[in-house]
Amino acid sequence: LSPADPGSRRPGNDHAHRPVRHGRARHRGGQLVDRTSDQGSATPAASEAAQRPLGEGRGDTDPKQQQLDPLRQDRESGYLTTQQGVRVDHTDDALSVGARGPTLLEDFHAREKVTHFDHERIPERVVHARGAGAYGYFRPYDDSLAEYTAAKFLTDPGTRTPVFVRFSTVAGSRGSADTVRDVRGFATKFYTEQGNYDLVGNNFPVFFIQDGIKFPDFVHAVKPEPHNEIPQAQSAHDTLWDFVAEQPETLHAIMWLMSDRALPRSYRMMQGFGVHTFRFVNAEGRGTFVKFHWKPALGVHSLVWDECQQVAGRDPDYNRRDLWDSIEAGDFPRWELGVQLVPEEQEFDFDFDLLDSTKIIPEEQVPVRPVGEMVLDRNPDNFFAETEQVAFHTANVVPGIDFTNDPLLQLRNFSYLDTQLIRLGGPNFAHLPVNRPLADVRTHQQDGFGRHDIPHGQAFYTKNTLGGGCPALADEEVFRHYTRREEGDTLRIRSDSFKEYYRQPRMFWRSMTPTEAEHIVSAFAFELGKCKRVEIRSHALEQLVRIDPDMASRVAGRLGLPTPEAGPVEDVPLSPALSQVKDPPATIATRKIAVLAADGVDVAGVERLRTALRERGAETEVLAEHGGELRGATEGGLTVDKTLATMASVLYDAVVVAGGDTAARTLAAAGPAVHFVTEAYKHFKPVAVLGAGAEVLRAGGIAVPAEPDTPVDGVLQSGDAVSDGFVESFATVLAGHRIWERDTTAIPA
Ligand code: HDE
Repeated sequence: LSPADPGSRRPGNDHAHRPVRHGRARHRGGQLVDRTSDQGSATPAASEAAQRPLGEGRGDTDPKQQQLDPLRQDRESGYLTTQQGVRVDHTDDALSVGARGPTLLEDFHAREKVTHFDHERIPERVVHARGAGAYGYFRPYDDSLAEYTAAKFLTDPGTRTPVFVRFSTVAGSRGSADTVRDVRGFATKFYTEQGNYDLVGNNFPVFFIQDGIKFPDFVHAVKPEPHNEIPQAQSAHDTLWDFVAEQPETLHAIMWLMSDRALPRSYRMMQGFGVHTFRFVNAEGRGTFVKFHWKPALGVHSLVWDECQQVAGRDPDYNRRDLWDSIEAGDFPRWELGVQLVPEEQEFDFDFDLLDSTKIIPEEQVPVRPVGEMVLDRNPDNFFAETEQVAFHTANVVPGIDFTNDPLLQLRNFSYLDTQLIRLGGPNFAHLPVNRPLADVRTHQQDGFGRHDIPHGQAFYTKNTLGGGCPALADEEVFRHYTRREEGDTLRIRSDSFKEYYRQPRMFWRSMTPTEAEHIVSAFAFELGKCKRVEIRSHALEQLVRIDPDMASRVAGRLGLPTPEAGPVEDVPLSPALSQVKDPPATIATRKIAVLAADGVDVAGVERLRTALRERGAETEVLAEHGGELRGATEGGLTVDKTLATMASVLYDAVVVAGGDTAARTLAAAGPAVHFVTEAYKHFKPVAVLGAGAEVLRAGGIAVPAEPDTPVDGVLQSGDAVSDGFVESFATVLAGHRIWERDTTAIPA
């Protein structure tokens, strides 16, 4: 690669060259410099990820990536030019009359540069403004769904369909923090051979309202209040709870919002749901109701609320960074797609309406049938071009998938197209690279801002003879709207079948483990406690008591308010599948463990533990008060990954204190290290100490377990050496994510 010959970097070559950022020569101060010695280059992890063999995450063999490759442009080579390709030799001073004179309009480079800058911003999404995206693929396990749907991408195990997924928070603006209490968007664009299919879902299976006409009301209530634009990305304020208290259809989704589901540890560790009841249509035109589920391979895990609030300051990009880093490291996130199928004849067999998006079909009633797997294996090259410009639309369906009369879905089918027109500036957003289908596109649409293709031909209408009647109307593999019979009066009313609001929230509450239930009570107490008007708290309690009097009285107790009178409360069946902690998978893959160390550290112990954890897929980072190298207790040294000042326990899943007498003494005497450990303890995280490291536990007032290698309340001490038994016990505790039964009240942190 010679920068003297930038033309050699043809578009399309760039992808192949991405890995070698380190060795790439580039200009600096008019001279060529070799980037091998340039500290500012890509991380080694990025390069490793980039050098993975084809087909294993590089995406080069993926048809969507092949479509994008020629459009990718390298900005880290070649010469600076104007938009017209004219080379520029000076971009630091505008053209002026004399050295101190006025700037000249004649300086087209300066004007172009500033004008383009002035127009960099586009409207952020009105909801789901903050997000993170990635590419990957989906593959069905077998053809067993062919009985229900004609959608090839769901039924042909030989077809690997490229996808782009965007995760998001809902209420906050683009620059808000990731770890707020909120629903997460989980939107998937499948670039199928039969056209793009978008499954625009959330990480909750229910929504806050039943009819799309209420969406502006709901969003206005939860967004920052209009008079002062406060608070940002928070639901804990008067307008939301005023709305909730008046609109009981919100309550089921509110229960999810108050639960740990609203605080995901990672986008990779949350479920996704299509929410609505959709319709599969098979080759014979027969319909079946379907609900979609995404289940993460790593299990469903959450943060605790106190942690979330701290992470929002320590690392506002926490969830974004986690997704990006794991993909760069080759730890590709995976989800299993599942479906709940309901034959049309059974539409009225439920005690709720299938068209009501505030209800779930309990998994105990209709099991989730596994269908296929999605893997995300490639980060975007450019956030704006891909993650920001991706345009999802619930009406982007392919043959085999159709809608139902869910009144929420019906208005979504209007809204998503409409919103892109303002957000992406006109009707040609489907030409943007990330939005382009892989399927052949031929329409008679013409003109509009920002057309990217060059339609060729004379006859842009149907029917024509001039164009030979083309594009022709197909009669195979076409989308035909499902034929159904509809009749009735025009009415502006809510169906009576939608009007029961409390049974499913009660089922949710009663299906929680005691810890999950306690978190819900605390969340209500926090949110309502933040409301300024006491009457709003009382109104909300009047709704909570109808869900469950015990829950309401616990919340009321925290608020110091009387529990409202409870009417009769009907019993409901439980749904154990709703608890997220009951069956965590036994993996510790990609969990992050902080190892606190200091000079005089027992290097061998740390190395042994790190190797054992790495073999199980977990990551460790050595933290110390100072950067650089730590002196070993006897010999050797240990490289510090991060300093304590730049990190915090809330950014890790567990903490280990290294052994070595001197190191342990230093750490035990240091406020930040003791705080780090007690804080992790307070957040119910696994804490392990190697040998003398137990000193730090004592300094923090945490009981040291009597027996080595035997965890007590998720605290574990090694013997003189790090044994297999120790590693095994630590991994088991870590797989459980948090130790909820731990009593943390006595520990200050
Ligand atoms: Fe959305 N929603 N929504 N929504 N939604 C948008 O579309 C809307 C709803 C969801 O990563 C907007 O392109 C209405 C339910 C996700 O780009 C907008 C109604 C569910 C995303 C819009 C709903 C969702 C959006 C804003 C009620 C879960 C982010 C920007 C009728 C199943 C997609 C945009 C992305 C985005 C409207 C209800 C999920 C304004 C009118 C229910 C994941 O069109």
